[in-house]
Amino acid sequence: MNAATGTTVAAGVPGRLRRLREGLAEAGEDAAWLISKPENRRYLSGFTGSAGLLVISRDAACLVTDFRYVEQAQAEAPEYRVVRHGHPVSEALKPLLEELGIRRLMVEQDHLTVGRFEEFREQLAPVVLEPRAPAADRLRGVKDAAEIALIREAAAIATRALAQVVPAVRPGARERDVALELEFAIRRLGADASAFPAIVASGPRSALPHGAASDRVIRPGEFVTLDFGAACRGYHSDITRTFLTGEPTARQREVYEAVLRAQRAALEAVVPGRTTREVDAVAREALTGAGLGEYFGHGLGHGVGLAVHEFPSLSPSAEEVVLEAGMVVTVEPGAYLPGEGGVRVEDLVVVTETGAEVLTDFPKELTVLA
Ligand SMILES: [Mn+2]
Repeated sequence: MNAATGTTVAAGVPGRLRRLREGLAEAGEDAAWLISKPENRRYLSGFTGSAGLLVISRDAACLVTDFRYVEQAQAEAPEYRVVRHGHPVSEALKPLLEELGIRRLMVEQDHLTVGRFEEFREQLAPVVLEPRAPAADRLRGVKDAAEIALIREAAAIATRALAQVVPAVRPGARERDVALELEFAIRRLGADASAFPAIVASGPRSALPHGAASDRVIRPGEFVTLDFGAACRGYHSDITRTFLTGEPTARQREVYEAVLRAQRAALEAVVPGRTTREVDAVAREALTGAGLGEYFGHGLGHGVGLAVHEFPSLSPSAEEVVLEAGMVVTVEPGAYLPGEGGVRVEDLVVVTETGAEVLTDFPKELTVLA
C-alpha cells in the first residue's frame, strides 16, 4: 500500500494487461507475448521475483516460474495462473502453449538471449518465435499515480541524501568516499538501494560524462559532478549536480552558467504535446549559442521508472515521441571539455497536464564548496 495514494502499484495490472492486449488483437488469435524482461514482468504482473516468464495471449495470462517463487508469485500476481517449471523450462512451457492454442510467440528482442532463443526455437517447435520490440516498454512510459508516488519518494530521498553529503565534497576527499557517503545516506533515508553506482567525477574527470567514482582525491578549484539516484520498491530517481571546490575562474563560471541556462530553458519546454526532439533541441541550441554545442555529445534525457533508463529517450537520434502527462523524464544537458572538466545539471520531472513538475528540488546556482 502506498500511503500517499492509498493504492498499490500492482492495482494497475488489469489496465496494463488490457492495453497490452489491444496490441495483441492485430497479431492474431494464435499469438502471445513471452515476457522475459524483468521490468516488464513486474509491470504486467506485480510479481517482484527475479526469475519467471509471462505468457500473455488474448484470453490467458500465465506466470511460469521455478520452485523458489511459486508461492510468492501466487500472492503477488493474482491476475495470473502460476505454472511451476523444472528444467528445461520448455517441459512446462510447451504443453502450456499447446493447451492455450498458441502457435506464435512474440519474444522481447532486446532481452531474450540468443542462447535462450535457440533453445526455445528447437524445443517449442512447431511454435514459431517472433522477435519484437517490446510493446510493454512503451506502456511503461506513462506512469500512473501509484508509480509517480514511488518515483517522487525516490527523488525526495536522493535530494535529502545530497544535502547530507555536500559537506563531504571538499578538497582532500576521495571520490570513492563521497560515493560511499551517498550510498549510506540513501539507505539510511529509507531507499532499498542506490539506483546505480554513483558517479563522482572531479577535476579533469568531470569531463567524463559517466566517470564512476575513483580513488582520485578532489583538489581545490575543481568541478565535481555527482550523479546518482535512489531505488524505492522497484522505482528509481536520477539527479546530477556539479559543484566547485574554489572560487570559479571566468571560464568555469561561463561554462556552468551556460549549462544551467540550457537546463532551465529545456525544463520550460517540457510540456505535453511537444516532442522529445524539440525539447532536446532547446538545450542544444542554447549550448551552441554559448559556443559549447560540440561539448554536449549525449541526449538531453531519458525516461525513468522501473528502469533507470527507459522509454522515451530525449535525444536527436532516438525515435521522436510526443510528451504526455504522466511521463517521467530527466533533463540533463552538460558540457564536457577534454582535459579541463565538465558540468552537468540534471533534474527528474513528471510531465503534467500543463508543463512539468520538478521532483528533484535541490539548488542549482553555482555553489562553491571549500
Ligand atoms: Mn540520467
